[in-house]
Amino acid sequence: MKRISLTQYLVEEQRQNNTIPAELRLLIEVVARACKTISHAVGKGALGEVLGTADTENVQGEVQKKLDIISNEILLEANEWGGHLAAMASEEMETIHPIPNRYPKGEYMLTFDPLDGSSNIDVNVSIGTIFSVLKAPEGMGEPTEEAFMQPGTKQVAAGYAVYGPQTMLVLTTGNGVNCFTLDREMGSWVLTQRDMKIPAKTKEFAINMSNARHWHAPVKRYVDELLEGENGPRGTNFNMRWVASMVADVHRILNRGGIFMYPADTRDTSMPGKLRLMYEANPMAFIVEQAGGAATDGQQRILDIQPHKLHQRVPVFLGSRDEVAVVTGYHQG
Ligand code: AHM
Ligand code: MG
Repeated sequence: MKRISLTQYLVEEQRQNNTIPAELRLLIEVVARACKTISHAVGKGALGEVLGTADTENVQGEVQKKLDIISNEILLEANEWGGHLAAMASEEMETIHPIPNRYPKGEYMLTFDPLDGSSNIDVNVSIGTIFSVLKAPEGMGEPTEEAFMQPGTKQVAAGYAVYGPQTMLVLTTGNGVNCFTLDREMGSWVLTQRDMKIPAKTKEFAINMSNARHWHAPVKRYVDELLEGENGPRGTNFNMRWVASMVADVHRILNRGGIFMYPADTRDTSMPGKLRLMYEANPMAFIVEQAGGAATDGQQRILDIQPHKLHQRVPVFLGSRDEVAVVTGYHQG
């Protein structure tokens, strides 16, 4: 098999399709390198003393794990000095992180969830990193949170790394979705899946069922119908999977279809769902749409939502097109 590295893929993509300017290529390579470092730390586990909690809370009031903080530091440090960014924002930081004045500034802005699936860290289940790239508004001086308030349609690149039995990087720059596997001996990312496509139909769903009693009527109706199987209105048996790491659930869906849901519920109306728009829902929605799937908040396309807060939460329904259409239809009807 002829091996195509991430670098070669990006260079050729730039030559053929002109979708990846040199600065963006550098940005993606730096993020990929940081993910390699995170993968290494994850892989060491207890031997690297990276497991367990850090006795701190992030801005969303969640207890931080040591690896949340380590991964955030790795991404910040890797991306500060290259000259390709104006600012960064992360799940683990209250406000934005402008590039320090001692470094040149670039025209891109990066948001990330440094370590997604935190509840799985200490039990050796797949976790990941999610990232999204925006362009700084024309003529922006000092970066502000306001500059990040762009709908997901404005993303120029998005991706995730999944740290599982294999470490993989899934990437889109708006021209399909490709997957790279980390060759641990060589330390390089190798293209292993081109142009990933999500089947439009599926018999598999992913949702945290323990929240069922809090769901709103449309979600309850949709899941009840799936559970009724071949004797119910859907006339077919559905299977369920829930890893509790969005990266792992989305990765499965990219490979064999499925629908992923993290709905809003009746518990706290000030908190519409659990997942965050800027660095979880938007990049995943971009990837899923580029793979032929769909992503909505129940009412509208996630990528069309105008953000108003950096850490804004959003209900998420994404994956196989036909199923996302059914549950979205139940909300709209
Ligand atoms: P995190 O970014 O703090 O890890 O939280 C996000 C994660 C998602 O990866 C996953 O889909 C969800 O939270 C799991 O939630 P639950 O614990 O309700 O199953
Ligand atoms: Mg997360």
